[in-house]
Amino acid sequence: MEKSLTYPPPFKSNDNRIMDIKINTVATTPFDDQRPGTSGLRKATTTFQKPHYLENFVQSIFNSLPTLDGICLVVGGDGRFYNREAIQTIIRMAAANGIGELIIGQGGILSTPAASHLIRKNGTDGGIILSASHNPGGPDGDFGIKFNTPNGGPAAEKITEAIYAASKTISKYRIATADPIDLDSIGETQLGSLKIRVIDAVSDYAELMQTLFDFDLIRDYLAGRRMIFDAMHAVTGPYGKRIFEEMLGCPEGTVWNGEPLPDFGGGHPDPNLAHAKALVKEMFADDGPFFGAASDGDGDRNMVLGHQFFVTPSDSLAVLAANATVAPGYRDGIAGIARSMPTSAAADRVAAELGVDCYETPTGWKFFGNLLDAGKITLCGEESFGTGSDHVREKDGLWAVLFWLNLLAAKKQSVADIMLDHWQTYGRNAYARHDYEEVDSDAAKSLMTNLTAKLAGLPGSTLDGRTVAYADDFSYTDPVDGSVSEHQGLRIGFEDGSRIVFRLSGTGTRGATLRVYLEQFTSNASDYSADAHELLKPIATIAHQLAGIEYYTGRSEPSVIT
Ligand code: G16
Repeated sequence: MEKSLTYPPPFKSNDNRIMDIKINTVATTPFDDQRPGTSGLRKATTTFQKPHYLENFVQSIFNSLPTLDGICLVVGGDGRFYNREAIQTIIRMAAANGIGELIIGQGGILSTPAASHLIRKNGTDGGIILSASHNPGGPDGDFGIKFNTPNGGPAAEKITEAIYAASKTISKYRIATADPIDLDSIGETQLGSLKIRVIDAVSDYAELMQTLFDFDLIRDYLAGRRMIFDAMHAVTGPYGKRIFEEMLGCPEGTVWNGEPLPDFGGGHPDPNLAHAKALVKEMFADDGPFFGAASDGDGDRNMVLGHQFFVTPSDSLAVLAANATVAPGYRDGIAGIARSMPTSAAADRVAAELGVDCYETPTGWKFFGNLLDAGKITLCGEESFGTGSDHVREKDGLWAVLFWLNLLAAKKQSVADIMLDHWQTYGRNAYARHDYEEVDSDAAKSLMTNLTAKLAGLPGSTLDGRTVAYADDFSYTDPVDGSVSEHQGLRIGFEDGSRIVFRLSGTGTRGATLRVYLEQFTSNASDYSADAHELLKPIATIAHQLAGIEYYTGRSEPSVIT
């Protein structure tokens, strides 16, 4: 069993420890299920614990790199069950494969955006991030692993496909026999020719945030006001405590569930209305705080709440884009915006007003990488509680929270008033996602096949009084490298600006998860105070009937609505 991590961790120097190793070559056979999904390889923890499973995938990553000789990688994870064991395995395999250096977060912990920053800051050859993000952890939960490239972002599809190809032909891996490395003590250890540098997981990231946001303004604004940051017993606990309670002067206790636990305290570390229940309850209480936020397992997602107000992730992207110049890091304006296809078009309206481009990409942060690297966009976001910018190449939960605090401090308005002002200027894209989790995989595929066959006949037809403007299977051509990604979700757009999107999740680990994304545009001021779900009811009914959701899945209601 893994032990719980403490914060701050004890400081012990292990400088200059030199450990001998013996290199072994182990014969193995391929597993047929190691194709990375939307974000790396995610499976039940028990799958990763099978003999050779993790080793095969790690060796497949190594085998797909141009060289291993002397390279430097960042390694860290969200602290979930099996994190420490996996890191020890990666260390021993790195030593046996001729890798030069590993930079590892203390305790084996690194938030995903912090890992992205370390890769970029140190100019490393990439990094390995251990996380199944918002999926529950523990022996009966999930585990995950992904490779990030030297730009700090998740590997593009051509690399994940190369890793998958390598996993299908693997016949051996290299691993050293050596004592476990002390991950809790900051310092350096030499394992054969491999240098292992254990570093403070929080400092570099906190410094980066100070370059982007006005900490003095935020600190003054927060004095005497109550906010909550719910770290959900996941990786952002130490980051939240350092930034909110130590640097921004919030009282102790501002960070809820701040101790990272291997099983996230038994919770589901997904910052949304369904899984951050206690936070939501507190925020909707009569005497609730002015601001609340939560982040997920690996710290890249965020949920933003005002007093008695929930900000949808799609709206959050639009509001931050419209007001970007309040933050010092974005004072010169933004080059462009990107959103994943299922994300609402609220950001498109802001981009049009600002006179910058807005790109529509497939689901998956990896699709923003080229646009960010080419300087075509500054901000990007997804409906799945992800927002970020060109400061790293991952979405960034705490960054979004700090951006909102900077905005609130600059505008001196409530979250609800900022949203209302925004809708009065741009109109409102009411939005919700309905998830049907753990449905039978074959049934889900049949639903999608059947719906795909209907698409060509839909444009021009009327569904429950609404005329279909377009219906297609979304395909994306990357404007930077020309690569094409097909079958990225089925879109049905109506002439009145409403839209339904159907996709199968690429991150679920049990059966299939059908996602139905609903959007309704309105510029009728009386709709601004209406409940989004009421506004969306008519198109939810159309979606149900058109796709035959109950017929195929046996479900009359979604399992989760966000
Ligand atoms: C990952 C990806 C996101 C994606 C999300 C949901 O996030 O990085 O781009 O939106 O999964 O994907 P799907 O709809 O395929 O399940 P995370 O936070 O899980 O790494």
